[in-house]
Amino acid sequence: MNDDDRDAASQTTNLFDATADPAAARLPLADGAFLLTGFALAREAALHDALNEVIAQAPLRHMVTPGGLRMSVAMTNCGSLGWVSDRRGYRYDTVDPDSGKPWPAMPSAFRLLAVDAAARAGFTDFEPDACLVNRYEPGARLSLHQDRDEKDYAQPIVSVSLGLPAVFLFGGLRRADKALRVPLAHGDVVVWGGPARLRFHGVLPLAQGEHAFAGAFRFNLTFRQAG
Ligand code: MD3
Ligand code: FE
Repeated sequence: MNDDDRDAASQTTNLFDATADPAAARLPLADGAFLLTGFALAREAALHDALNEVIAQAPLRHMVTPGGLRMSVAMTNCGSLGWVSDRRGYRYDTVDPDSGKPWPAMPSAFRLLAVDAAARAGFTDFEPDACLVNRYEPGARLSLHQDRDEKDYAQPIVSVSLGLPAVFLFGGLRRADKALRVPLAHGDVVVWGGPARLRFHGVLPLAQGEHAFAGAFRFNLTFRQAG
């Protein structure tokens, strides 16, 4: 990609931007969905520190579905709103139900990465108020679902993959639509917006492995403007 392409693509990325990784390509996955390969790599160390801070304040836990099943993915949140699942349903809440305290503030390294990635995909007024942290262990998966608990579907969702690789399932607007398999590696960022915002998606069971960033786990950070 040349510099003209880069400048046309974003108001915030230029030759002198010290944070965005210039090696990150922008691959259109579908109308409204862009894969930014390696976009988070240049910020690895700051993301690692921020992730550990969040987890220290709001430990990862296996939530239960409204049907009473334990989720294989362990979760926590940061930001003013956190996604919660329990017997009463799915919702965003200002407090961590395990501690009764507000979720940890969203670290600036998190927020900046999400805002920069959204801008790189053309979403220039993204103001994330929620970051869901998902931790996958080998065998953990996310079955096909839509993200429908947010207020404004015009705002995109930004997802950041860290640690072990995974295969992402990118379906259509109906559950039965055939799903595309998208391999996601450490440092990849995907922006899902526009007509892609309500497409079904999921993650195949994680394969065993070892990664310098996170040992035997995959982490996914999902940024949303929920409220
Ligand atoms: C495609 N997490 O937490 S977000 C989730 O890898 C979730 O943990 C995925 O799905 C994970 O809800 C990554 C990817 C995502 C989010 C919203 C979408 C993909 C999407 C909306 C429409 C299409
Ligand atoms: Fe989702």
